Amino acid sequence: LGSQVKFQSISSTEKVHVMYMQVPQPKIPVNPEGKKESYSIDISPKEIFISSDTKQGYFLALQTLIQLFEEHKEDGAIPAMEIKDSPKFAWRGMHLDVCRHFFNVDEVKQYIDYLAMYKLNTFHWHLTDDQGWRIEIKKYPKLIGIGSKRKESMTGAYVDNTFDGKPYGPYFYTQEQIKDVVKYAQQRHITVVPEIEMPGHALAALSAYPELACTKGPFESATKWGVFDDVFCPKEETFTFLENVLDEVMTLFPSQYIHIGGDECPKTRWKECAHCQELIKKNNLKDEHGLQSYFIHRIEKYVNSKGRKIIGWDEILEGGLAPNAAVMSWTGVNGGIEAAKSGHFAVMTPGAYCYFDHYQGDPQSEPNAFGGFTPLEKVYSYNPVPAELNAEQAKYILGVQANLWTEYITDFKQVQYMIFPRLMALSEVGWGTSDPKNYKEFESRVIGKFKVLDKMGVNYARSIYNISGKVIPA
Ligand code: NAG
Repeated sequence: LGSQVKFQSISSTEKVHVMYMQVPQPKIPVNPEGKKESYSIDISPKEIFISSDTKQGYFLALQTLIQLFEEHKEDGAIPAMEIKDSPKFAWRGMHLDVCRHFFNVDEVKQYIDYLAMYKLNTFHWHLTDDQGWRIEIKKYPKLIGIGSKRKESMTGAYVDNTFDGKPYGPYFYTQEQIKDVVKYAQQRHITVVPEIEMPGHALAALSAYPELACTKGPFESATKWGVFDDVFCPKEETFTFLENVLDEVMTLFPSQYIHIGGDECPKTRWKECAHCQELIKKNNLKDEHGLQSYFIHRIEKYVNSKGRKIIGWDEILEGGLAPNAAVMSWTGVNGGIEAAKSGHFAVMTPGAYCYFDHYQGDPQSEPNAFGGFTPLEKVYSYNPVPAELNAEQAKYILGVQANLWTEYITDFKQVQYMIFPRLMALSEVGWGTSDPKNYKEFESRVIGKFKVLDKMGVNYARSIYNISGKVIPA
């Protein structure tokens, strides 16, 4: 999976014989990174020959070989074949929200292992949100001292307002732990992109440093899920704080992109805040959306001055995109289209195809999921290059990512359930493996992988096969 591997049969007498495989070449977009990740494997009765120009290519080749060995364990031999592999997209990512529910270092490492297995190359670590701040920042100790806890958690749906009454946290990663995870990922050729949310989704930070809000506070880390009116106020003090935070973040994470959030920032407080209104006037901004753009531009300028780039959710388009910013298109595909048309890179992660917090099977029998129905077939069917783009614009589609928001995901077993087997479909989309697509063929390969997941002790969604009336292999 995630590789352009095809073969016909294993000769019964000889066990192995050579076959040639025709690799469909991706047409658009041209992925300049693709070459870096290309590899070939030549399996003949005599030897297995791997070649690549890069260490990363060798690593990817090994992942493919491991899959082949696993798959043919019982056969005692793997079929001869020739593989030439090269990814269609440079960014093949998975996100994990560790704020709504926390996952420890060992679990995060396991998550990274899954990405490596299926040849994804980017781990988007959602480290701050209203319900918890999870990264140690030495200059601001209250972020983890206060911001990494909440009084209780919401248990029911948004509407029924039920809470568990149990304090949650302190849960956070020390800088040493972060370095350890980044190194672990590097060894697996995975880039970790940290996300520090601003200007919205900031309640946990404000609970620790209320002076960064428009009003006095006090504030508390959110116990509910959702969107909250208290956000960072665009005052100098806030920019100093965020720049200092980003300094430590950039020291810990060598990634080219730093994710600065940007989504769902209500403008309620900014509308009533004298300083915000003055700033709008002084800078000739149209309105509060212009102020959001001003906020992101300033942060982008700072991040750029350190030789890095920002990426943010769709809403960073509000009031005009910062000059070098990349967009993570989540509300649909329009953000990605707008970005690409104006010469900005975009990572496609539309909810309808890429939100793994959605249901993937029968809601009656599935554990907690919410927000929509995104079964394996839907993920598999996704084409990250919107039809509205011409070949030139399509080059700005950097890649594809799936997001795992964890409001209703309380333990790692459920994390596994939500990502498997959908992660496999994402991998195929990212590698452009099955263009043209053939879902039935893909599905049978997925079922073939279940025995590997079983052996690894991974919890995965069999229910999707139940509802389509399929027999689940033992
Ligand atoms: C969105 C929020 C996110 C939330 C998720 C649930 C984004 C960029 N923002 O409303 O905080 O957890 O949906 O599906 O997705």
